[in-house]
Amino acid sequence: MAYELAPLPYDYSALEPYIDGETMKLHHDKHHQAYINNVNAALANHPNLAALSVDDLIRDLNKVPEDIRATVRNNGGGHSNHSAFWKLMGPANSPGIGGDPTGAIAAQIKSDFGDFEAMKKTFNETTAKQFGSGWGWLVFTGGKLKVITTPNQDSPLSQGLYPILGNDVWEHAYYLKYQNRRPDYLAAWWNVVNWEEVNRRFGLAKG
Ligand code: MN3
Repeated sequence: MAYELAPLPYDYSALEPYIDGETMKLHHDKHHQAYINNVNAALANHPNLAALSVDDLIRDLNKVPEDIRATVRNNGGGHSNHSAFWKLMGPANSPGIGGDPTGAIAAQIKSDFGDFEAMKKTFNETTAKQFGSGWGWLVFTGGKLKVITTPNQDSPLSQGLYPILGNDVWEHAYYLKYQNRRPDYLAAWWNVVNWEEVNRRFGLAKG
């Protein structure tokens, strides 16, 4: 069964002024769709792999035949990462969006980083330094939250890590509005983080 692009869970312009509508439309309709088209094409003759959820597909890339492994890693990763990313955001100033973390993740952040400001600083500084295209992530491993980055569309899932929160720092995610100012995009992005979804994912990561 081929993967399909789910509609955004809000309007293209819903994340303004932090992320502009034109960027969201291109990012979702063109970039995310292209990852889906490419992974579907690669799996056309592999119905056993195509039957997996995209997260399960990329959890163990060794089970993917070598001739399509790089395509699946890049485009299956792109589909998984963006599917999570859209849900991890929402319109600023709505309940549970932006502002301080809520629920279980708030306590875990306090425990592992001291406070939310310290976690944001670590996340933003680490992710700003990711060379070229990639992602910044918050993962839960060994009983603690940790900030990591991955290059390209590599998913933490392929390293046995479950991403709780992630931000896309490919230029396509921010260039129209922020140009070369990745740190400004990173700083603004916290206004649209969906803490309910972060908490949901944190619950899954804790298992
Ligand atoms: Mn992207």
